[in-house]
Amino acid sequence: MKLKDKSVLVFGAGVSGISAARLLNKVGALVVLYDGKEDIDIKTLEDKLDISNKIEYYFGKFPEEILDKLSLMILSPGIAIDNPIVEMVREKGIPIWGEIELAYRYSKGKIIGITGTNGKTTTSSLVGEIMRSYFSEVFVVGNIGTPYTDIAFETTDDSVTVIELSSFQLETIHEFSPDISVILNITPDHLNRHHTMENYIQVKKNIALNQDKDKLCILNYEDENTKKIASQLKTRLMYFSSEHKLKNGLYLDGDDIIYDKDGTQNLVCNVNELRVLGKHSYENVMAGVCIALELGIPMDLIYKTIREFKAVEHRIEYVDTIDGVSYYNDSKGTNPDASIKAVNAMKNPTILIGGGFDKGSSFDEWVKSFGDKVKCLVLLGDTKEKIAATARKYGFKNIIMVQNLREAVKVSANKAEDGDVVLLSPACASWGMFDNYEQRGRLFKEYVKELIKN
Ligand code: UMA
Repeated sequence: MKLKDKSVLVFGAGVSGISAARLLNKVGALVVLYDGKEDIDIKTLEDKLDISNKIEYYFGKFPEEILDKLSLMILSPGIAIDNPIVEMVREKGIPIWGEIELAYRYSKGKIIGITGTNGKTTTSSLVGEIMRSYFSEVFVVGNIGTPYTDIAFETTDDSVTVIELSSFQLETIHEFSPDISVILNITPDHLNRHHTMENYIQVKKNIALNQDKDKLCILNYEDENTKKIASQLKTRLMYFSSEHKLKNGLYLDGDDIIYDKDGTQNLVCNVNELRVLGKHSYENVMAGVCIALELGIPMDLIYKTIREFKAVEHRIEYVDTIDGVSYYNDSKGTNPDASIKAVNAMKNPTILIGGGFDKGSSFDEWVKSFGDKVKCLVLLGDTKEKIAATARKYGFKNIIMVQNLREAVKVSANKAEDGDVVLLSPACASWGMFDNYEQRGRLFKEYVKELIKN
């Protein structure tokens, strides 16, 4: 679709919307920017947009009279596709693209798309590092923070773009087709938005749906949901496994990561050489190595990069040890499955800080994973009553309710004994109490440091 002189509605004035508006402006589209928030400061917004062409703005109530002139809508990922305004646009027959689809139409070079319920930020960062060791033009964008539209015009035939893709972003792609896609795992998350697990799986599948035989999709052999998807894809498949020896794939054999190529086993590394912890981390590494091998990156370069790679901020991140108590920040544990991984990675009695925004998750599996390790649960946010009820159902009674994160850190420090761990791994999104999980993690670290001063 040629967008020059066409009116394009950008719904959402967050980072994706602003970046999409900039790209649209460059291609000569007439941008109409709308956000449901009424109190947006135009001066700050214009500074961020940094474009000279005229843009129409609307905030608060949606101006239905603009619908007739629109040729396209670019939808921000945080806005649900069954939002009433989106429904209205759809009824008018106006195409709806996400910011990823828009960027894709203007991009060049190799594209790697990475999704999964958990591990996608870590894997995207790792893959970015491996790519940088071999290629000179590498971009790492998407859900990780920098919108894809920000760099679309900088891509060239020689560049490699690694895109972290959330289910929200995958709902609004149409032609998007990465050269290599990865689905790390699919466990319940964002069910308030996608309503059913079936819908959530379908949306994740979108990442590989447009790939044909000359492309590649990498899947987790141990994940029932990713395996289910396999039969519905046209593209070539490659698997990684933490449990089974695979032919023409990567697998964990004891502490070794092995690459099998046509029946010949090649040692990639021993997991004790890595700086990341836990089976889920080894799965991320295996997925990253699959991508690197597909692109012909020499094994010695891959080996060097995976050995040097450290955990990303907010993902089982060690903060400090104060009075014999170790503090870990896993603010990125925004769903039960991610948090289970963090709990499993702890080696000592743990005081667990959890709770936050209600995404409709069930907390049964999370509570069941506590075993004898979690000695106390400190709860905050909208979900605190729901989690407490689930915990009591399984006979877990040592629960403390708090009002905010600072209080959670103080209460945990008082409860903890020498040798214990205090783990922030909320199993819930941060929305409502914090801007995002990064802010929640940074504040946690600040409050831990305050313990030293007091
Ligand atoms: N808005 C409305 N109406 C609504 C909802 C939102 O007008 O019904 C407006 C808000 O007032 C706000 C804007 O939309 O001004 C926000 O848009 P957005 O929520 O899509 O957020 P962005 O700032 O554009 O950031 C998005 C991703 N956010 C979400 O998916 C919620 C960021 O992922 C991503 O880094 C960024 O694009 C760049 O690609 C964050 C995230 O929380 C990290 N992702 C979820 C996750 O990881 O679990 C999916």
